[in-house]
Amino acid sequence: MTNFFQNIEPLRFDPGRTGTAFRHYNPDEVVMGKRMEEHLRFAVAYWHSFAWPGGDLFGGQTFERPWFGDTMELARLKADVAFEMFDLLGVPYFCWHDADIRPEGTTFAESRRNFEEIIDYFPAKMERHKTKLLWGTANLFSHRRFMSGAATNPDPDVFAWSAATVKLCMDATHKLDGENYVLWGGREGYETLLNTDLKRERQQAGRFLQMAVEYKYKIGFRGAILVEPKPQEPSKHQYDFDVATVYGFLREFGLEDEVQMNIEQGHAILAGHSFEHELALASSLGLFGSIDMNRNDYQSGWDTDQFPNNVPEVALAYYEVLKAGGFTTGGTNFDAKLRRQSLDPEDLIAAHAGAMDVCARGFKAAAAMLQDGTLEAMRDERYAGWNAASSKALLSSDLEAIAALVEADGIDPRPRSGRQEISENVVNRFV
Ligand code: XUL
Ligand code: CO
Repeated sequence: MTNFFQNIEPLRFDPGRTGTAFRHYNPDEVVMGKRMEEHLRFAVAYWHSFAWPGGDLFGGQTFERPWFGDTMELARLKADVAFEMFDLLGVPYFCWHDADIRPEGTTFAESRRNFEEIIDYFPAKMERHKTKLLWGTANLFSHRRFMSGAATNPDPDVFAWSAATVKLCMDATHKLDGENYVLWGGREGYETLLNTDLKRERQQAGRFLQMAVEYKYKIGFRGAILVEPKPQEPSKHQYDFDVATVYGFLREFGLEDEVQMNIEQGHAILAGHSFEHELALASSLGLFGSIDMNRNDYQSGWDTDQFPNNVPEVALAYYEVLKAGGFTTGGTNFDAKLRRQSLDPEDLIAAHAGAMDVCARGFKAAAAMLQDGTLEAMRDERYAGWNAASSKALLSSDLEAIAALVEADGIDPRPRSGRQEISENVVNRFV
């Protein structure tokens, strides 16, 4: 045991308690035939909780953590503390980037050895703390070598370095029985077209993703490969802008049946969408995989990665998740960081506990809304005209025949209310 979380007790479901406890998240509560823990599949993000120093654009480190530093001994201490937190919270999953868990070496080989040593340190801990890997991923954006992109870099050496890194991270994810492998291309984009060959860069990115899929089959990794869309930040223009853009990209490279999506609330907002729009679209395209459940600040306009705290928004998101059939390999990852003034170990626990409670509340509201059925019935009723055989026939007809039909049948559309406010009032009964 480390003494980082001293005096903090494991969290329990105890709505009557005044201190830190779950008031809404009861892992064993059965909702729609399944335990909440199995529905929500919570995961802690190693990077924000254990590797991020608390800096912002105008100031550096605010957190003082006993494991900050570049040695393997400190990397092991970081892992010890991380698994203690997974235990205190009772979260079933965690996620990492290679760079979160190991010190950077002076060569690729040294970084690889550091990484593999920590990967070998994990299984006993995962077993003892009953924690599984939701996904692994490669950090292809922090180090200066990636400043002009990873797969899309003008320098083939960076492409090669990135491919080697993804191979390593896929091997490790496979070894730890990870349920997904994620690719997020923060530097796969550009700052100015004046120095950028956009066509070439997209080709490089497409081939890179094909290689990841080929390697998945080669090693027999049974998890899902997920791309995480984001419109900008750190790049000014990112190639994986949003779900619709990524879908087009996957089609172009023949990958639409091989790759699904990890959809993040804050990224949806940056792209000018709602989270539920992105989820509904991915689901309708058969590409829904997993979620990063962290919100952005609506005023500041950048990716603030805050823990979720808006129950009505979360409810609408889980409503789409449930309509998509729920998670299979995916889960609810908190790609969220503390505010930089939240210095204490207790803040780290409270942030996750609160987020899990907000999600549980929103999830239960979503389930109740779906079981109630009013919204779905209203939607079905809105499209009921399409149930008639004569309506369906329109879709296999042609403009000329339809034009003749409109006059022959005296077709005369009667506008009907979209009943938006009534739908919103239905939602308000549950949230
Ligand atoms: C960045 C982001 C990443 C990915 C994994 O905005 O969301 O943390 O989730 O690389
Ligand atoms: Co994310």
